[in-house]
Amino acid sequence: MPDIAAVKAALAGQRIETPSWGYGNSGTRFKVFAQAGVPRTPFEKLDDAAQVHAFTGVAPKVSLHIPWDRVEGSDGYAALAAYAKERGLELGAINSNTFQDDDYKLGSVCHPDAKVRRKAVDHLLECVDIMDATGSTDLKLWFADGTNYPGQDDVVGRQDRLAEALAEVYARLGDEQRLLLEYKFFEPAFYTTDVPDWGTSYAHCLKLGPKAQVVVDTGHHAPGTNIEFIVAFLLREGKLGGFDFNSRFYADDDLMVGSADPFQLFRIMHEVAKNGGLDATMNVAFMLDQCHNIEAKIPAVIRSVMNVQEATAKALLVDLDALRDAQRAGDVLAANAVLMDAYNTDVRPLLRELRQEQGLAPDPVAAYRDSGRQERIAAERVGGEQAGWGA
Ligand code: PSV
Ligand code: MN
Ligand code: MN
Repeated sequence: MPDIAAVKAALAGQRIETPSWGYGNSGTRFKVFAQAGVPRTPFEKLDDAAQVHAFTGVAPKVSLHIPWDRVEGSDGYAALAAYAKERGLELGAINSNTFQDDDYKLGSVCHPDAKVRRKAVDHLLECVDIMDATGSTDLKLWFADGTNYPGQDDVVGRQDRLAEALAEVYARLGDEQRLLLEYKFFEPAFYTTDVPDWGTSYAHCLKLGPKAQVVVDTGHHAPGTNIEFIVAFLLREGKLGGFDFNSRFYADDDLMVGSADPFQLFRIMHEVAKNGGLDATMNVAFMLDQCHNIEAKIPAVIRSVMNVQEATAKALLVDLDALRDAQRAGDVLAANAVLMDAYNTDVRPLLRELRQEQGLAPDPVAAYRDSGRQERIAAERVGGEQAGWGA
């Protein structure tokens, strides 16, 4: 049986990165429901992220999105990093944005026009400059590139352009920096997508070299896809750079992770835990990529962090010795039962106990609610405009 002290130590050491855009307004294609008290600046987003970390103890990193988190001045990003540090935070992945500009109607790095490609690559290079200033080590790339109609553009030509752009960005990375390439099976393009699946991302990353790895956004697969297989495969190859955690029912729903299918999240975390993905040396980034549009932002991020913790705790409780014995013996039912026993364990008491040992409140959502902060920011943060999905 797993040693509970070791399980607790692994949980205490887990780091979950929260997205700056998860704190701002967002909506659907139909409507953005603005909320009172959402941050007006990147600095205020960090204030909110600091709350999530204060109540959970495991969320010290924050992903930024450029240009949504653009700050002015030559030392603006260094100042943002310093602001984060003062609040016990660190700046995490820098997410590029080559999808919210008229020039990108037919794509960005895969666009048929070299001038548009140049603009897109320059933006990616600017993101690396920002990483230099913030100390971030991860450049996270998601491309909205693709086509809507058969014949619209040359599929192979677009792959060549993608490879060329990635190679230029890769060459610009510092020794401690890496490039994380996200895939997504469709949307906004509907006929072809230039990085539609893990295989395409993996193939590009393999060619680029060791500083290029794949990001698995849990919302970016066709229904029924076995995501934990992808995770296990990439870990085995040393190519799993990280996760964008969220939940989906139908498309790229960006809901709180673990809400639609907690069993899937457990299966993913089982592969992660079993294959060394929780070891710091593997450098797997556990990021959230969520947009909360009908629920309050900060408690929703806290809930997601807790959901990842619960899935991780269950994964750590899998009796690997018993599992291997059953697998070796070809005992299908016993092997499955080992996993189900872990999944069906209520790990909430364990996590509550761990938080109390760390001087935290046992229920972070309730503690945040009782802090009265939500009412305070709703009263204080008036005016201003925020950039992002909700802009
Ligand atoms: C769009 O699908 C998306 O959700 C991608 O997953 C990115 O990671 C995120 O937006 C931010 O650009
Ligand atoms: Mn994502
Ligand atoms: Mn997405």
